[in-house]
Amino acid sequence: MNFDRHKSNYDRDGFVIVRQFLPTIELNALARNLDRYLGEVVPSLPDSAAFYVDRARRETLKQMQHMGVDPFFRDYTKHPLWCALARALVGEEASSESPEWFNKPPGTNSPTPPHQDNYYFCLTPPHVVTIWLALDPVDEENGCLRYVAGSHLRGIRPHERTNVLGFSQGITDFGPDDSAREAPVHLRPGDAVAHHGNTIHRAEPNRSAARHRRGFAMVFKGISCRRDAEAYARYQADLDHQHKGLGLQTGVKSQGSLGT
Ligand SMILES: O=C(O)CCC(=O)C(=O)O
Repeated sequence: MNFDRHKSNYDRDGFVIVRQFLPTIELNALARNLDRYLGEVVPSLPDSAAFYVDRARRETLKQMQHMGVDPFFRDYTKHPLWCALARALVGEEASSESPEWFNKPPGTNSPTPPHQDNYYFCLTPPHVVTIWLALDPVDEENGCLRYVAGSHLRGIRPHERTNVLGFSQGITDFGPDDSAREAPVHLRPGDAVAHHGNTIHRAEPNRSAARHRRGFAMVFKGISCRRDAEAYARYQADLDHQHKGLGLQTGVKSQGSLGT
C-alpha cells in the first residue's frame, strides 16, 4: 500500500481525502470493537475519557479519547494502512498514541469550533497529521468537517477558551477570508480525510433528524516533532480550568490529544 500519490494535494491544501481507505471487512471489525468498547468499557471510564452533550442522556455521547486503555485500540495504533498513510503524508516515520472517536448525535447542538490541532499539541516542526475515518455517511446536513484550504501554510492563529467540551480552544479571528476558502468534506463509511496539524477546520452542528455523524481518528506525530513545553503547559492549564468549570473529574491525564 503506497499512499505517495496523496502527498502533493496534502502539501498544497493541508488536507486530503482518501476514498475507500478501509476495506469493508476491516470497517466491520472496527465497528464491532467500538460497540464492545461502548458497552463494556465506557461505563467504567472517568468523565475526561467520554464526553456527552448532555451527561444525563447516554445517547448523546459525542467524543471519546484515551481509547488505548483497551488492548484492541492500543494495538490499532500500529495498523499498517494507517501507519503507511501517515508516513507518506508526514514524510517521515510517525506514530500514534491512542485513537479517538467523534460523534454529532442527532437532535443536539454540538458544533466543532474553528481550531488548529497543533495549537493543542504545541509540536515543532509541525509534522503531525490527523486521519479521520468516517463511520457514517457524512455531509453538510449532519455536520461534516470543513477545512480552510492552504491554512496550514500560514502559521498558528490566536485561540482562546471556548465553552465547547472536547474543544477547549477556538480561533478568535476566524472570518470571511477563511469561509471563502473553506471546503466541506463529504465522506462515505470507510473513506478517510487526513489533515495537517496546522490546518484550520471546524464543523457545524448536526441538523439531521436522525442521522449520527461518527468518525474514528488517530493523530500521528513524526519522529522529528518536539513539544514546546511552555506553550503546552499554558494549554494544559486552560484545559484543566475548563474541565473544573464544567464539574468534570479528570482521571486520565491528557496527552495533548486531539480536540480536548
Ligand atoms: O469530528 C469533529 O467534529 C472534529 C474532529 C477534529 O477536530 C479533528 O479530528 O481534529
